[in-house]
Amino acid sequence: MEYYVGELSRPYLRTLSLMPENQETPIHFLKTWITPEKYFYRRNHFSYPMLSPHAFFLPITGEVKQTLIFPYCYLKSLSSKSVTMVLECSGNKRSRFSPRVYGEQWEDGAISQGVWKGVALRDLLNMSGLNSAAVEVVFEGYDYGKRTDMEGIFHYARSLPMEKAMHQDTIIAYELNGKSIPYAQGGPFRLIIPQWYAMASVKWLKQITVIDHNFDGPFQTVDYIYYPHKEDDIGKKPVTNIKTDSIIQQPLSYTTLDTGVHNINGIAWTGYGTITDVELSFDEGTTWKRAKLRKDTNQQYAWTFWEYQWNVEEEGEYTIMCRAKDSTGGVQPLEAEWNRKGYGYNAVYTIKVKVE
Ligand SMILES: Nc1nc2c(c(=O)[nH]1)N[C@H]1C(S)=C(S)[C@@H](COP(=O)(O)O)O[C@H]1N2
Ligand SMILES: [Mo]
Repeated sequence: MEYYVGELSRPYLRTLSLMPENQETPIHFLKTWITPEKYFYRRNHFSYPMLSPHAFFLPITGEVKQTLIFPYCYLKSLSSKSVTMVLECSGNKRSRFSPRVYGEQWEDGAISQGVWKGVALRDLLNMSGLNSAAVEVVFEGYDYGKRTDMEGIFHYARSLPMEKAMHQDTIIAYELNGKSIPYAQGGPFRLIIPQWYAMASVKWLKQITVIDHNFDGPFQTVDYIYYPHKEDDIGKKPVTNIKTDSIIQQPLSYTTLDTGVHNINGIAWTGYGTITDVELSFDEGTTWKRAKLRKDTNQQYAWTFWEYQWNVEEEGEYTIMCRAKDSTGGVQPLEAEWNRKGYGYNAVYTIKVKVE
């Protein structure tokens, strides 16, 4: 049965498909630190799952000393933590790859920022106790369905290596922006993985299983892999950390402006350290000028707003480029690394404007 949540039209989101629901955020118009839930992008592989009261009980099983089932209220009584972070689909900006690639043709809006509150996964794993054979932790969602490329019915499921599972900021979230996680955003329980692309943040958690081998579900071994070549799988590697990236929010590309001073602004974000610089070029990348950054230094996983006052006296057509740099030495490249499934597009952001 196809199942859909709420009103059918969300005019403030850009619709890619409704069954399953894939819609993007109007990111160019969001100037708030936190994305209100109604503006959150939505990316679903299957139709929404039908949830029963079981969804309020989260089991941890497999290679553990003791299988435990965590009821919602008990989980909420444990010591909690909150992370403000960028949630970005690894397919964000896919439509910009050249040559074009198949898949949801996301523009810039498969990205949102929320405050997620929950319990550190490692606290729960420590309560269960890990067996020495433990290698990975598998997270299964309630949603399931068919794939176009193989036979069978699959749940959405992904794993984490032990090190990432035990990271202090890997959480089992039960709140988004100060309220219970809305159903559409993956409540009652959602795995939240800062710094990684959002495929890792499994919605509608059904079960957590510690295993003694590498998980080989299709959302791990077929999808969310960078395949550098069109015809073969040589050089493939898994999609993990969010690449350093930025967009110009305003002005929009192909806007006409008058002469004078214009505020050029946008956001920058990264899954590698923090954003240290955003630079703009008005001469096709020959020289770069620094933008002014505005960030919350207490929130290392959040995006950074930036702005630049552009004084333009001469009429004509202009190309404006922006690029972000991170604290690990990373910088947006002039050209994105092409890959067959179109993940991790982060080329220098380019717009054109006409001054008249
Ligand atoms: N259970 C489940 N979790 C999931 C997915 C899904 O289809 N099912 N999609 C993943 C992908 S690819 C992304 S980009 C994000 C989207 O989260 P959102 O719908 O809250 O924006 O959820 C991730 N977690
Ligand atoms: Mo995604």
